[in-house]
Amino acid sequence: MHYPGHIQKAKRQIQENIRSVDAVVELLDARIPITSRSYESDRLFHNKQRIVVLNKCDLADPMITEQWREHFVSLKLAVIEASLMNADARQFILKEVVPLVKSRFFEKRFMVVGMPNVGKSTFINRLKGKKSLAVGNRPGITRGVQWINVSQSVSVLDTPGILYSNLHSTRTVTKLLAVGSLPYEKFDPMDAFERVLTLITERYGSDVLGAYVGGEFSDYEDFMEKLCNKRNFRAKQGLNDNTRGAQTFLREVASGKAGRFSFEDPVTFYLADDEAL
Ligand SMILES: Nc1nc2c(ncn2[C@@H]2O[C@H](COP(=O)(O)OP(=O)(O)OP(=O)(O)O)[C@@H](O)[C@H]2O)c(=O)[nH]1
Ligand SMILES: [Mg+2]
Repeated sequence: MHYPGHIQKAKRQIQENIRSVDAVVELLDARIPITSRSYESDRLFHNKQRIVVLNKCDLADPMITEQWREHFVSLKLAVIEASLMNADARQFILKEVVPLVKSRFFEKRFMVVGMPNVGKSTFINRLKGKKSLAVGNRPGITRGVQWINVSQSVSVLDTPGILYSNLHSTRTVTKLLAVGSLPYEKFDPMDAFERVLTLITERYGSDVLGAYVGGEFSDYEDFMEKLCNKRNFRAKQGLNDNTRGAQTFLREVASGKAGRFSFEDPVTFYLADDEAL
């Protein structure tokens, strides 16, 4: 992994605070619900009430999100679909999530956990109704835990993103790159770009990205050439700036600007042998 020190510290901080909360709200990315749980959820949060929220549903493929919902329901798990960018996100959290937190006291205290960049701080800002915490479209924005008093009866702990400190499966890493949970600058740009492009075209075919690069493309090199031409990404001596092209593509896939995709579905997920986390 690429920032193991931060992840270890985050896990330690979560463990130190777990006794002070009534429940754990686990945010998963709707585009990769199982892969976004690439951390020791059972070990870290056992004995705690857990509420699962599928976030960024606005960026996911609605048909696949429906399949995931049915999958979680069949496992007898309460699952809530969320799009925190919606104007009514605050009311949504107050109505759908907060009532699920069971507390023996007047005050409900819960922590929000999840992989880097999944929307933990955004969730708390929405709930609070103003921007109290720093958020950003890259992983590792939150560095330490922080209590936010939402109201007299609700307190929430923001936590830094967590992942396994050792991610062995290439496919897992590719999916985490596709949703912006790993710092893409730390990877070889062309390799990461090619893997994420393949992930999309394998599932959706190459036509879905035609409009994005301004025409049909034959392979990843052709795709990059078209992208650089369309955006006018030039390096020295008029050559294409492939690094800029690759990083732009990775950023725009993660933020949904290249299209609305889901990168895993419950039907094929459990069939693929390299998925084992
Ligand atoms: N489209 C979309 N974007 C979202 C949603 N929720 C959060 N975001 C965006 O995702 C990015 C990451 O949000 P943060 O709240 O900083 O994520 P975090 O989990 O706190 O990230 P770290 O602190 O880095 O672990 C920001 O650019 C948010 O605006 C959502 O439901 N839909
Ligand atoms: Mg954060």
